[in-house]
Amino acid sequence: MFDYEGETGRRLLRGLAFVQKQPGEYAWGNPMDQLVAFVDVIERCVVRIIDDGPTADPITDGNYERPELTGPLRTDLKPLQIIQPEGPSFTLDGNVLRWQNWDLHVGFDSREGLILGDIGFEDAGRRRPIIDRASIAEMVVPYGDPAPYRSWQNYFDTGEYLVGRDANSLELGCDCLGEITYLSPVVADAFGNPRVIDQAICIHEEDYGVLWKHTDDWAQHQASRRQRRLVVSFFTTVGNYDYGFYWYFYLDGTIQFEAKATRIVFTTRYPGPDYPYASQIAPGLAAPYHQHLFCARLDMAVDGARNTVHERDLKRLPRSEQNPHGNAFSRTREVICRESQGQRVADGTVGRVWEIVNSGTKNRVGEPVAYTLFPEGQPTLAAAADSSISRRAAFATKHLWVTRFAEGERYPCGDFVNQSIGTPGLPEFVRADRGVEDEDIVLWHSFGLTHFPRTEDWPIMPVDYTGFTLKPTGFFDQNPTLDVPPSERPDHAGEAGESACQC
Ligand SMILES: [Cu+2]
Repeated sequence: MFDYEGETGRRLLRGLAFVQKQPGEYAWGNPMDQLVAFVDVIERCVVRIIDDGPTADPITDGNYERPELTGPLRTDLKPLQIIQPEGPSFTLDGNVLRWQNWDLHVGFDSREGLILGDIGFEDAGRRRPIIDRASIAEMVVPYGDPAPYRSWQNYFDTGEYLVGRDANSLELGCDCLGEITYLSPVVADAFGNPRVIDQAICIHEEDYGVLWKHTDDWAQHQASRRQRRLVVSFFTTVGNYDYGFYWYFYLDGTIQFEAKATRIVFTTRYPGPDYPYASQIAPGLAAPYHQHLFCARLDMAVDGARNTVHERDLKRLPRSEQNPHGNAFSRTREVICRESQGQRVADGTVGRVWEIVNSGTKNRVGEPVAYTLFPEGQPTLAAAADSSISRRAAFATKHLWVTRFAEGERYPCGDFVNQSIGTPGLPEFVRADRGVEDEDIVLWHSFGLTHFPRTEDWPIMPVDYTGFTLKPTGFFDQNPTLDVPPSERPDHAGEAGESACQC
């Protein structure tokens, strides 16, 4: 379809072959690999077949719940229960969720899945906006194996496959533990009809360890408070992939997004030792190297619509008259004024972060209020700069794009990702090079995983994590959690009448 002779203008699907020995079995342990059928979905016929000869017998059993693979199940995992006898601390009024000074609107559509809107925080009786709209607007999985059977493999799970439409119905006790509130969104099916996905959105709160703690030797006093977070999430399945999309809101004003990636990895036959594009994950079975690259669209509103992005780096300083011992270090600030300047890559060696600043509002030390985006800084798109996938997934070539808000600019790869050759989307949005200083701005943050699969990822991969964090930075005048009360210490002695301690 892209960069392949004779495919321009056609709508082609490629069928890969696996052996399923019996109905109900997982076929991923038995890829045929050398047999690919090209189907023209307009002509409704097979237009080409790659058949490089018969492959050997099935390789390995991937049926991970079979007793032959699991062995005897563990019997020493004691029950772990999460109980909130008075219910959760949040309220849900229609789609408006309120919890511990936070309020936000929970939305959902068939393309992006969760869409959070009007995120604000009540600070000393004043509601302060932070984000107008937050979503994960794209997700792509490009594969790094140049073999003719797979060189074309790159799946836009959001723009092409619609992660929201494929959301799972969640089960209490299995997918979610504790005091759970579910929402059942309505999405459009492939024919435009409404379809309810039962229990697709999971809302709950979690203990998150220590919030702050200090033991003061001079004051002879110790104090400790516990952190909690509000969790809004859903899970989706796209082919062999399963992803959790988790948004977290913390007591101290932190917002975090975390994608949980789990699945059966895409398998091939292992071509042999020293094959540089895949790992051998079981005898004779390989999983090509690949990436999972997400793009968050964050329509920011830190204390109002007009914001500016500042890039902050650690600055190392040579020894000098002012720095005679060489211990000094400082920080740089680069103000992003135009869209052409707003395409940035992370740099862990200098702790690069991006502050979203409202220069019109000052905190009590006279600095403009801000939220800071902390990137993970994992690899950007690995494919060659002049490849088809680099054009189509241009968002993933940078960790950050900053644009002026425009109503129609919703998706980093354009509105229509299927058949796109790569011109729409972010490269087109920034062409006018609009000013982004003290404007209504949108941050497009790319992040994700680069997978070199392990034997431990077979036959089903334990969850891997990727995401980003937004932290208040001079947004509050002081630690906003001083009013969090001490927790009650449970009385393990169990003596009746003994009062609970505080810690
Ligand atoms: Cu992966």
